[in-house]
Amino acid sequence: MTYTVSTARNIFPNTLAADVVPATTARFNQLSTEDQLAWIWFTYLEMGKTVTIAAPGSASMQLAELTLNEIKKMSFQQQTQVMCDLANRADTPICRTYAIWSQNIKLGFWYQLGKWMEEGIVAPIPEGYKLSANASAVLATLISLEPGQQITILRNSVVDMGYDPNKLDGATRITEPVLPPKELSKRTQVKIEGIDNPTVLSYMDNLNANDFDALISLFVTDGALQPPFQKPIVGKEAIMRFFTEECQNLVLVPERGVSEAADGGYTQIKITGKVQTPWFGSGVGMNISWRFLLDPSNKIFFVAIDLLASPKELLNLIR
Ligand code: 45D
Repeated sequence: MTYTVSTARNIFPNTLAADVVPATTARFNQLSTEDQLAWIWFTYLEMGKTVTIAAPGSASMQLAELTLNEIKKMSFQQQTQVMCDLANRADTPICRTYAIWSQNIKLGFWYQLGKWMEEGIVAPIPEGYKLSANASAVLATLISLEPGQQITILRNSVVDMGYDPNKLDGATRITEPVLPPKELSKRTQVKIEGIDNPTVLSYMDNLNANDFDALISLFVTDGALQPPFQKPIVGKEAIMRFFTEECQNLVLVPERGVSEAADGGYTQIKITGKVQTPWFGSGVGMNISWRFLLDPSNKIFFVAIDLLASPKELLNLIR
């Protein structure tokens, strides 16, 4: 049998992903706009007790600066309207601009608005705002989750806002500049218990070094990468765009893995470990698995990255 992307997705089917993340996001999406904004605000305050968001790089802030300054000059009522429009995915000039920003620019934009809300420069959530019973229940669920799951839900709520980017087909995306890869002398090498496959080790080391040219050369032309809770990104060009737009400065800390022969001379490898995002640094270690399917020439045909259901899953390396 030869693999297709859709059959490859089923390797290591015992892997338990954190389904509570999409489930909680779906519940969040059912809330009213006012409740959604207040919910994010309360979440942000709640999470702020245990983890700190790092200030975004100046490059991403510059890209959002015009819009931020426009909002800064508005009345509280207009500012509230902008935030509601974003949550409603309305068709307004600001919602259209927001739609073409990369994830990190969107996050940086809200990071700044959050600071300004704390400082009283941007309209706060009305004092004494009471969440609906549903919103309180969703907040209670969120508080019970691991930090890695919490920040993923928070990120989802941000990146889904604004005008629908699919309706702006052809519009140029605005993304942060790609920085040069880490100097060779400053690179580190991962060690993975049970794994010596050079492709997998290079994958980790090159991603940690932001060396996306070397990283993409590990994939076959029609290879695929499936980020957590998303459909696979297919083809080297699309994967490369994803790496340069969304994957700078991640820290991958793979711990252990298993490697097994698969059909047709392919190899399937599952690794578990942690990943840190530059937004939270070492303060949040997300429990992750990588499920690789390598072709007979040891190139990556498919890799799925899953956010795991619990730390217990870090030890689940069975087929
Ligand atoms: O609406 O091997 C206010 C891949 C209130 C690549 C607010 C990967 C009003 C391959 C509070 C102001 C990437 C797949 C809003 C590996 C309001 C690979 C503000 C995995 C919105 C390993 C809210 C990487 C704010 C992973 C400021 C799993 C919210 C990376 C900020 C995961 C939220 C990264 C932030 C994650 C969330 C980052 C900064 C989950 C960041 C999350």
